[in-house]
Amino acid sequence: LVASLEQVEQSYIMIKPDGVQRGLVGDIISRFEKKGFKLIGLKIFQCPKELAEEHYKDLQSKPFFPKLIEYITSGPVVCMAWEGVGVVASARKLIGATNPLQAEPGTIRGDLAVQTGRNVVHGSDSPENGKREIALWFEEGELVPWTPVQEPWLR
Ligand code: RTP
Repeated sequence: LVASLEQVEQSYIMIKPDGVQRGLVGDIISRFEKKGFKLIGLKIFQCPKELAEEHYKDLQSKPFFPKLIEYITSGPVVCMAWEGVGVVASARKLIGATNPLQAEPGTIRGDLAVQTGRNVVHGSDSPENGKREIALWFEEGELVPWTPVQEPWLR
């Protein structure tokens, strides 16, 4: 009942090229699934340069921006839209700190990565950005906002 009063949000989660190349896709998806979030969008996708630049436009002035764009477009990514109560902040916790050496064990980056520039996964930093990024990476028809049939723990 308490949870039903809380806001259902959406987060854009993306497995970066290193996560795909290293065979971590199943492990990463599994963590969000087991936590209790609902997968409403999923695809493997070769990101064009323009889309990477749009996604990371707030970081345009950073010295690492060109390398970041090169990294994100270096191979296919796995694009995901996840839905649930508090999914944005919770996903950031599951993902761990930006620098994997500072990420706690048990988090995706804490368990699976060592370099900031190779930190395997992206997660939206606010519900507003979750919506914006899902609209940026998915066509409308690619999202499936399904309703659980018998499982009362997923909403
Ligand atoms: P993300 O957007 O990928 O979820 O990462 P984040 O919020 O944890 O980190 P943010 O500061 O938004 O940076 C975006 C991504 O840029 C790369 N980065 N490289 N000093 C560096 O070389 C550096 N700093 C950031 C990382 O891939 C980071 O995830």
